[in-house]
Amino acid sequence: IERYNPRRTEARWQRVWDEREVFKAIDEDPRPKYYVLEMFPYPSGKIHIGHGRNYVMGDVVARYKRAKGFNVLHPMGWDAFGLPAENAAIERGIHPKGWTYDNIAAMREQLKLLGLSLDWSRELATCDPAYYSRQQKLFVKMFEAGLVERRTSLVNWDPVDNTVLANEQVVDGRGWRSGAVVEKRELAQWFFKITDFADDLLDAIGTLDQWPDKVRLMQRNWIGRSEGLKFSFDLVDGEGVQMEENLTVFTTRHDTIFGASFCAVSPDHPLAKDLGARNEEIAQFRRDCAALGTSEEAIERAEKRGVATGLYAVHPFTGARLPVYVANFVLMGYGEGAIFGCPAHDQRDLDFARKYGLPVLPVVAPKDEPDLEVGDEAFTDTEGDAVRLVNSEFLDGLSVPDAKEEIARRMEASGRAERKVNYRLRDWGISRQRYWGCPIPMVHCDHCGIVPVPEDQLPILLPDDATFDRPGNPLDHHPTWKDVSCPKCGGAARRETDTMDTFVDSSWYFARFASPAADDVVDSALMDAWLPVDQYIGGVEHAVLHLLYSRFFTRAMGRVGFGAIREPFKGLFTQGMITHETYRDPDGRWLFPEDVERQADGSVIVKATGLPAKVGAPEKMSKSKRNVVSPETILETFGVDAARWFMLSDTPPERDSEWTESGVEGAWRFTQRVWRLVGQVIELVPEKIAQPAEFGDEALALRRVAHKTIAAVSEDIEQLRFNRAIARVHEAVNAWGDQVAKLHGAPGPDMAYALREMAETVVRVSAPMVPHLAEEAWEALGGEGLLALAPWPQAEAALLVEDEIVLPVQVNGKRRDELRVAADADQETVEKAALELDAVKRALGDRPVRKIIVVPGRIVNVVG
Ligand code: ANZ
Ligand code: ZN
Repeated sequence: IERYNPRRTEARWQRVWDEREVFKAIDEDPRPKYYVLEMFPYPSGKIHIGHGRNYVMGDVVARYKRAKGFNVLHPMGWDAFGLPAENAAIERGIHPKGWTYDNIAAMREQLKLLGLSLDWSRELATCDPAYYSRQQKLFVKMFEAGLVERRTSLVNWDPVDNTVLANEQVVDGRGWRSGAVVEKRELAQWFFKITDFADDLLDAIGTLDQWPDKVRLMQRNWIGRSEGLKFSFDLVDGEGVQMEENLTVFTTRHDTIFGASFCAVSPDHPLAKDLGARNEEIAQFRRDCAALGTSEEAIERAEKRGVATGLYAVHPFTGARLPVYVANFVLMGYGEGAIFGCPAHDQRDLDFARKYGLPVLPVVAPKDEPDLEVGDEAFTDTEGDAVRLVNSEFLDGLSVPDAKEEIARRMEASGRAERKVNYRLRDWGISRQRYWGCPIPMVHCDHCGIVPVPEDQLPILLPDDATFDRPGNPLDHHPTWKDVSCPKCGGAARRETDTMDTFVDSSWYFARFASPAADDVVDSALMDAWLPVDQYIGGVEHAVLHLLYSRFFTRAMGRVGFGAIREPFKGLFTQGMITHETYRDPDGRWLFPEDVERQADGSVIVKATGLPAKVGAPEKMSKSKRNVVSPETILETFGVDAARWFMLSDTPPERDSEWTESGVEGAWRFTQRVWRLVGQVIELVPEKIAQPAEFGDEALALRRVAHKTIAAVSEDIEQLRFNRAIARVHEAVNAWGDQVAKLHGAPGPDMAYALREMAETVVRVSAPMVPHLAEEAWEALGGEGLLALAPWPQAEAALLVEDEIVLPVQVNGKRRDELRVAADADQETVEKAALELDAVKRALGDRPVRKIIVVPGRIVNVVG
């Protein structure tokens, strides 16, 4: 048999699969459905091998499930709107559309090289009018159902570029492009009312039992439900004169009210604005805070600072006067935008109190330490019976929950307070002042207000003739695009120029795949037939936003009449990244792996100059550090099967794995070995033979390995433990190779049968991982039809049982030896054999045996 030539073989089978439409998902098919999906890619340019791992994992599942008899849906598309395309337009004068479609074309070719079993007939790109027109229709329906709202909110404003910035575009308080100090501005924005579903999204996390725990926890925290109390303080000025306004705060720790030593409002609170108009210090402080931007993380990280307002809040129980500050760590978007601070029991409050010399009075203390002192660390325990209220008048001695209840009751009774549930989850602001996104299908009319574009006037297409030569929104600059007549009154009106956040595009694409040609948003029957996605695979960086938005959209679609499913993703898997060493030349410039060469002594030199390269630890592959490997280079040398095999081996799929040349080479050697062994078997046993009645020991042993491999690989793939499946195949191949090497002359009929069976088994169970090699070998072995369409092999139960087992043997509970017995040995045989062990005899000494306990298949304990 010839040496295996992956280049020829891979191209050939890809063509055959394609021509025979092997991977087409069939609507309305009697087989059970299985929907496997990898998070669709952003067409950023070329892909590198690091992008490939999740597609290959999904592909293994898809091929396996197909063989198991499922009608598999495994589609691919492009998350194609977004800022990089617009930046390319600004920087290089390329139109975003051309840039995007060129990238899609290049990446499609690359993905095809990976031999993925995709149904390309369902391909979609979110920047296609065919897709975003449906999104606009869905948006209008959601608007009509009250799930979309326009309201003002604070945004990061770049005063030089005159544009809104995303939080990530604010770097150290400045716009990333202009370098101007960022301001916060109130702007009218479009919102999806995801908070309407907060409770449902939270409760249903409990049903997502095929999601990683950490992702479920992250979603739970993101929604962040907290039960608390909203209440108001009376305010007095410096002279003690009662003011007209009150100060309303939200707290989840009303039990600590006797430890309150100040109040604080957000810089964006109406009171702060009001005072800022009269007081320059407050005005300046508000400007400083604005430069922090609207990112909660940035606010969290910043040093806690504030300015006194000169006003005081009157403690509702003691009448004490608590100074009121404007403080940078109080967010306007949460609760009431105002707090009371209890430094002893909240770290932020404590940092603030230490800075401004405010009292720190503990009011909750461990039962056995009532005189607790608080240093630099707030005491935040609240649990159960271990802590009690102190220094708190009528609350003294109560537990935290009881104290909360008592305060809530008293304050409610006096009409000052109401119980309130707050969510950390905010409504989803989707307005982007950008060109390359889905236009929001709304019209502003001076007469009629906001008017949705009627369905028969959709889609609202992006104008091709936009210009990118100045800051701001190209749709806004366009000379005519926004001039329309009002759909309601026919008068002159303005088109909305905001486009949608690209997270909207990815919030329902998985539903569109179920009916990619539907005229409507989706075909509900097909959506319900294909969804939920049985196995979704992607990066953990999407653990919160994308997955939460998709869960919201699925519900919202149901509410406006599309589909009846609730959860879009039944199983979720978050894969690890592919990493690679980094290289730099002596001047510190990043180098591609192909620009360097490893010497025999392990050192690495720059090819062009021969100078030593600086080698950095493996990191996630990224273009910026050039530690990327292009699929083409690998496929030329080793073939895609070797790359696929290597990507899946050694490391558990949820962990990062390092790409090394020697690793792929090892995988390549494996493919060659399998091919050689197949060839040897064909030479030894040229024809398929009937199963003989009797098997000798060696042939039987080989058959056992084959059938155990089938069972083990099936289970491993079901559980997405690809590295273990591969380890199993390696074991089988080793047993197979050993047997072939041991043969003298022609094998007898039993061994001949066992060898062919082994060859077919290895080929079939490794097919999901190395589909081209498997298809080629299947053909060589005279297999029937395409392997890609063949059913999964079945393990024979009789060959799976162990014939011998090993039982640990204890004497008086202490392990002394182990026993090798037939798996079906009866109790008496086991007992006798145990007592004959030297170690057991020695341990017993001259004590008589009082009892022998045999736990079948597990352990033997001799009591003496
Ligand atoms: C007094 C107090 C005492 C608090 C104490 C905590 C500990 P969660 O659980 O996340 O809902 N808070 C309320 N509104 C805020 C805002 N707009 N910006 C920043 N912080 C705010 O957090 C609720 C707690 O966060 C509230 O309970 C409040 O501080 C603070 F020992 O009130 B607490
Ligand atoms: Zn009108």
